[in-house]
Amino acid sequence: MKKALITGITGQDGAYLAEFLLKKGYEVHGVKRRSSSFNTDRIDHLYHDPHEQGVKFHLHYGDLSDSTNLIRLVQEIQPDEIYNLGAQSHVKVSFDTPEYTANTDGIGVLRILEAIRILGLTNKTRIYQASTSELYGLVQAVPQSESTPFYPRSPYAVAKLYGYWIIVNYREAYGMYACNGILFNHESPIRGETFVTRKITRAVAKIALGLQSTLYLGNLSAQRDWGHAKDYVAAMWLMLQQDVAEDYVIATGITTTVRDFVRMAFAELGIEIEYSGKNENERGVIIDIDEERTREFGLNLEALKFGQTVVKVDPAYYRPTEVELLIGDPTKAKQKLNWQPKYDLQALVTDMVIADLSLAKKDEHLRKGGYSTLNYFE
Ligand code: NDP
Ligand code: GDR
Repeated sequence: MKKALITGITGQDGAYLAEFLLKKGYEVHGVKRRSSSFNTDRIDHLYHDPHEQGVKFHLHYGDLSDSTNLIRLVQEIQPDEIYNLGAQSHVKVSFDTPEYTANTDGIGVLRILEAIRILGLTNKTRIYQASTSELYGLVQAVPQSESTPFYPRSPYAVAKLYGYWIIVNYREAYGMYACNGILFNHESPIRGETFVTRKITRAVAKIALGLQSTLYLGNLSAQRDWGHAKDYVAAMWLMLQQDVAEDYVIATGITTTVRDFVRMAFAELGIEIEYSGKNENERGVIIDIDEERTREFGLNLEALKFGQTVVKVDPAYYRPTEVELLIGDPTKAKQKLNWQPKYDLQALVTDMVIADLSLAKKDEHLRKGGYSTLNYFE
């Protein structure tokens, strides 16, 4: 039975990857951070009482800023594969916490590589590094492939650039099986709530039920190549099953603006919106409501009106330096890994909106029952 160690197991990708590897028969170990409140929502369904026989899913306390902890975990577990998904992964937050982001997302990668080297596991343990399309940053060429030059545009991307090159360097210097997955944005119903797609689908569901009036966003013109996280974790595993370690771009090859993602999310519930105004004054306004569809979803028709402004721009969400356009070329992964995504953008939007509508309905019940539910507008 193969053993995998996943850092960042409590995050979106960690949760899907753990599920994926358990289905493949792996023993899965995950690193979770100590927190003053529970932070395991996404993986609670995988948890078993450790006193039971044959448990294949184990969690360990740890942190990418703590080398001794990482060395001890790698020594105890002796993993065949390490998936380094742990990171301060929010680009905008990295401008507020640049040093912490560098430590975790940059030096954290080095700590994992050194743990393997110090313990003499260079020929046993294979490493996957969660690299990112943010490395491309300021557009040099599109679509972006494995050979497109990097130009990072945030402390997050600069930290990840270090992570990328230290993986390449240890592969070349010590013959380690270490790969960079250069993954473009991937989303899902368990995407962190402050990334733009999830912020949108949560808000659309709440607006449709009359629980929220306006969705405030930053740069509506940013273009992203959005895929589904379930498809992307399969690619991570494939990268570690090859004869030779290499780096791969994982993307859909299609790019969409934030503006259009919002439009698609509302349309999913039968609400058509149109934009007017420019820059900070741009607005998204309801221009049509498909009553049959809204009834089918049990929406609050009284809360929805023609001409109602549901999207506004708040410059507080702008970034000091922005990545305007990402569009990936996944040809190498398709040819060499035989990677085939199952979801397109429409299927992704549907999956997210339906899941968030169901959560918003629970919220509605709680509010009707007199319980307050918190709304963070981040
Ligand atoms: P999430 O933000 O959902 O998850 C990040 C995980 O890292 C969480 O488990 C978090 O723990 C953990 N973590 C944060 N800081 C530390 C630390 N100091 N030590 C150990 N663990 C830590 O990210 P995703 O699942 O979306 O992304 C996974 C990885 O892939 C990240 O490295 C991200 O940068 C990268 N990536 C993501 C893409 C995407 O579109 N999703 C695209 C390309 C790359 P906690 O739950 O306690 O906060
Ligand atoms: P990104 O994802 O920065 O690409 O990083 P995010 O969803 O945060 O932003 C995408 C684009 O949307 C614009 N935007 C907003 N973003 C947020 N979060 N909130 C807003 O209100 C808003 N309005 C507009 C942003 O400016 C940006 O252009 C994600 C993370 O998962 C990284 O860890 C990963 O490496 C990259 O994807 C690939």
